[in-house]
Amino acid sequence: MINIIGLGYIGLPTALMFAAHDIEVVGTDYNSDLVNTLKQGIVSFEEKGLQELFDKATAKKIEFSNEYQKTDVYIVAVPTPYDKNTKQIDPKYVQNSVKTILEICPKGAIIVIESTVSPGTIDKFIRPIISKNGLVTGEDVHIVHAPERIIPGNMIYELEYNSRTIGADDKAIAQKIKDLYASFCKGDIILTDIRSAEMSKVVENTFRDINIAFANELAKICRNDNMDVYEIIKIANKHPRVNILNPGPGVGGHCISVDPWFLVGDYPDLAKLILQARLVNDSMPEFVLSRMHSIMKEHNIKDLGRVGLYGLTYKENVDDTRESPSLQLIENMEKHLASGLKVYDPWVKKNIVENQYKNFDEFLNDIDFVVIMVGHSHILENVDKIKNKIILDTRNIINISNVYKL
Ligand code: SAJ
Repeated sequence: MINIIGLGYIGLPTALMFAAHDIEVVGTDYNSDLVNTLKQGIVSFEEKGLQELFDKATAKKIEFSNEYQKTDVYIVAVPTPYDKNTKQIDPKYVQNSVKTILEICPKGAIIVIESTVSPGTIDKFIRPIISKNGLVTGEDVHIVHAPERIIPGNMIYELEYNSRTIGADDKAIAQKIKDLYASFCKGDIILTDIRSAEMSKVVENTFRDINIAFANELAKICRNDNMDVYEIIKIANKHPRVNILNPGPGVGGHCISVDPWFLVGDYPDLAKLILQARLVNDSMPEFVLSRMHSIMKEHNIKDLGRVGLYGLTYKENVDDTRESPSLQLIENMEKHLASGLKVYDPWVKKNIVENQYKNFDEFLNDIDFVVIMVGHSHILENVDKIKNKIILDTRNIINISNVYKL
């Protein structure tokens, strides 16, 4: 039996995947409401294929609980927030999980940490907890780092087919955990040491952040001189060794917009390019505001109440709004004391901002100018309904004439 700690975006699908592949699982979370919801057979967030996987898993051997279990293998998938001021990781949830595990685990248990951590976190914050408990790492308990790599929107597929990294002190332990993940993972499973596993995960997300920042900077340069950034990227990407990502209204989510800060926070004198990329991406909501401002001027729109923001999530076809560019944009507007903007997102059912509509047609009735912040399939299916509006398409997804771009 394995005990998965943390039943969020990563822990839940991972627990279900193991169970669906005949591994006995107990999923533990300190949030009783969440545990009760799962016990009732309701999945806690929307994700393609998650409900099917849930049904498959619950037909086999999975339980949900508030309690940590006494067992040989633990997988920790709890959040690792970062301190907004120091930009350094706050490892408290991982530390608390490890402390609780140590209270009950038998000798020789393996603790696998899946949560993303900055390089050196396990040495600095986890090993000391073990030694403080009078235990010896590698004898009484083993630590493994197996960072998750799945992308929201395609999690279930990627859980099965992405390659994975397993970092451990000891080859035999690494192999044991590799065999466990191989119960469902069809990708390559690479064995390495713990620091390399920590670093490679952060490096992957930083690579993507820098590439997106390059695209965003190009968008600004092209806007300045009236060039078509999308045409230019399309041509450049025909080169066999060039692959520029898409410019957009900013970078959100809890991964790419966070992980590079770990490197900046830990290596402020060295991580110069990484910092610059973060700043470029963080400046994009403000850039969208300046585009909105000039389009409103051109069309003599004075009332912000006739302007609508489409999309509140950090990217298309997910319900996750963490660090989303739209929320950053709204926050910037509030700082400038601007209000009245209308907002709609077909994926966000809860009211999280002012003037948020639940009905798309009512939203459209009240606006003349729509700013597309997220490329949900929903908007592509409804292009007919917006074609007579003024449109600013920050995602380059609407293929009709007279659409403004970044
Ligand atoms: N974005 C752009 N332009 C692009 C691609 C993305 O502006 O060309 C924006 C998105 O709209 C979004 C943000 O970047 O706001 C990040 O989205 P994403 O889809 O690139 O990535 P995440 O944050 O959903 O997931 C990433 C993935 N990492 C990489 O692709 C290297 C995923 O594999 C990781 O598991 C996840 O971070 C994580 O948990 O670390």
